[in-house]
Amino acid sequence: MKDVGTRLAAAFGEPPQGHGVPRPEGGEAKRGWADYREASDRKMGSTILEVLIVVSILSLIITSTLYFVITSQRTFDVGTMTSYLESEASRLSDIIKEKLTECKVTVAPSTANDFASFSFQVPVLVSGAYWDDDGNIYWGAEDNQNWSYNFSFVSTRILNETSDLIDYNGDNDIEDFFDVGEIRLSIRDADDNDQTTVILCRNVITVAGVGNRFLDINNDGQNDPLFTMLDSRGRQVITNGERFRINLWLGGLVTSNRETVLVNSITEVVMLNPQ
Ligand SMILES: [Ca+2]
Ligand SMILES: [Ca+2]
Repeated sequence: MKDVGTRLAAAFGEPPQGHGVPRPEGGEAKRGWADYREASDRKMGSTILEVLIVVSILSLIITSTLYFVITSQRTFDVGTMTSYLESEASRLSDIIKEKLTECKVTVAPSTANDFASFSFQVPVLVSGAYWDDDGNIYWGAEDNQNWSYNFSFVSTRILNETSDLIDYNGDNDIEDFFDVGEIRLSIRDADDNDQTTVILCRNVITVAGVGNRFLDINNDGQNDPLFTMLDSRGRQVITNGERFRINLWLGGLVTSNRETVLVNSITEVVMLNPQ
């Protein structure tokens, strides 16, 4: 009687050679394990390399992103400061233009006051009229005859490039000194005493009286006096002036990168009453 295996073989045929789990023997088994280890090591090596490449790319992306964010912030801060200073310069110029158009300069800006101060009067009403019977204008301020206005720069601190290690005026040295302060408008009575004073603008920069280059703020060889009166040929004068020039320098320090922003605004006013 045939056993069960013989009967199955007879029914379905012999199983194919090599079918099922191979059973390598002797040297063949050792070679297969070595190949496996070698392939495994190669795979691990390439995996570490891939991780390093990914980390490097991520670091590059993060660094680039941070640089972009910081640069954008600095650009924004500088732009904000510049806009602020320009609007301040524009506002002050408008105030001075309005006051000076019809005025009589009584104390002209000159070397005596470092071109940083001047006084003037405007026509005022006296008994309902701006002039007397002979056509002489009543001059004064705030409807008070013989009063006057005074614009002046008042220093509040000194900027010292050498001690601050900052090139405030961007001329590639750290050897300059500047006055930083405010422009004030005072109303003075007939005895020249201040009745009221208001601060019109801060962050004004001059080198009047200090510094290693008298009045030349940006070191371009041209002096930068704050206030000047000019004659018809554009020369600085203290009498017979026809125009008034305000050469305003405003400065601000952007704290995020210690960058200085300087804004220069020049305004000229034609005076209706030649001085
Ligand atoms: Ca400098
Ligand atoms: Ca200059």
